[in-house]
Amino acid sequence: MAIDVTPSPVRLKAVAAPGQPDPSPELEQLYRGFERELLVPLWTEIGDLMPLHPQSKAAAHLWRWDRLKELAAQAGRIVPVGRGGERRAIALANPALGGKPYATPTLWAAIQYLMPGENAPEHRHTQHAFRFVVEGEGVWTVVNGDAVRMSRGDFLPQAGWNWHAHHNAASEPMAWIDGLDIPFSYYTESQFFEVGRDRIGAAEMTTPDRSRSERLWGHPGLRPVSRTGALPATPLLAYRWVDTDRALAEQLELDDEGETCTLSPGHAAVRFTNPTNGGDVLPTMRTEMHRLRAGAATLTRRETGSSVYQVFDGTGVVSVGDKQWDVARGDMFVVPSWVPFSAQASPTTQLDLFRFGDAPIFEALHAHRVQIDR
Ligand code: GTQ
Ligand code: FE2
Repeated sequence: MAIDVTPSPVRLKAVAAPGQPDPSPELEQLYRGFERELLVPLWTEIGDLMPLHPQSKAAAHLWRWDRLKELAAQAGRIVPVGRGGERRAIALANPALGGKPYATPTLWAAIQYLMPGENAPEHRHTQHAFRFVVEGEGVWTVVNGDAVRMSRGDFLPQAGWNWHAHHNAASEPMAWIDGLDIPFSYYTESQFFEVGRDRIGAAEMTTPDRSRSERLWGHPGLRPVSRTGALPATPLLAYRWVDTDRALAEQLELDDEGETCTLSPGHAAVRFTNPTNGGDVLPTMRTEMHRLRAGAATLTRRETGSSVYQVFDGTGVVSVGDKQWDVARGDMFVVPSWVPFSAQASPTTQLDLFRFGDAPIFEALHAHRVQIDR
């Protein structure tokens, strides 16, 4: 008689615990039967499957910018960039997500690095993406043939399925961070990918100060009348630091003048939005810049879904759950779902924090909750 020796991936253990059936030979026999037939009862799993509130598998974790930059520079010397690998991008791997290149269960966060004169080849994918520049300049990202300058403080969203390549037109290497919804797309098995031209055309290797997208869409409160309708993602390919900085500075000035416009005293924040519908720039990612006046603190907040922060400027202390870190320019950290977050600027410098999160996914599903402790 042939014996089926394929081990069952189901493993059930009878344990004496509240809400569990008393261990007995009969129960063991039942559980072996479940295992053979690939069945799992709710009563052994309910605490993990249906917790009282989100219990993130991800850990709160911090990556130091000097370490990221040093290793990216080392990769710049050793690892070529080209077809196949596509990008010299190095992802933050959350220590509690099994070594996967996921910063959080839904978000990819990476440092990308290009040497002088280098080109990252053209491709497109359904994953939504953005770039954020914490320091440096000299790279142009070419989106559907539109060359977009990348400089310190700039936020560059790039919705899925747009062709894109990057080229470093300067004499120095440049690093920046990428945010993508790669893990979300992976779980939902909804990815498509296409390679483009190996070299973008000479006409696109230009280095204009303003991209075509900014000339068409980059005027506050104004849209071209020829472009009607709401688009699911922003057509504006660069949100410049001068504008973000002024918006935050003036929000704090108004706060000083007694207008209630900040999230808490000394905590200004702006969200990057899609000029065609006022919503988030990308269907899966929410992106914001926060500024804390010297000595000011945020309220403590928890939210369904996860976020990644990068310190843009200044110094301060951030708390994520029971973790607390002193932070400085470029440092990146993760706030898992429903874990309380707060930040405080150091007494002498203001603190600027760039934040991206997956809130639009939860909002679309009516599953978004925020709790603020006052
Ligand atoms: O720059 O096109 O970090 O496709 C990951 C995937 C960057 C990019 C990443 C990508 C890119
Ligand atoms: Fe890409």
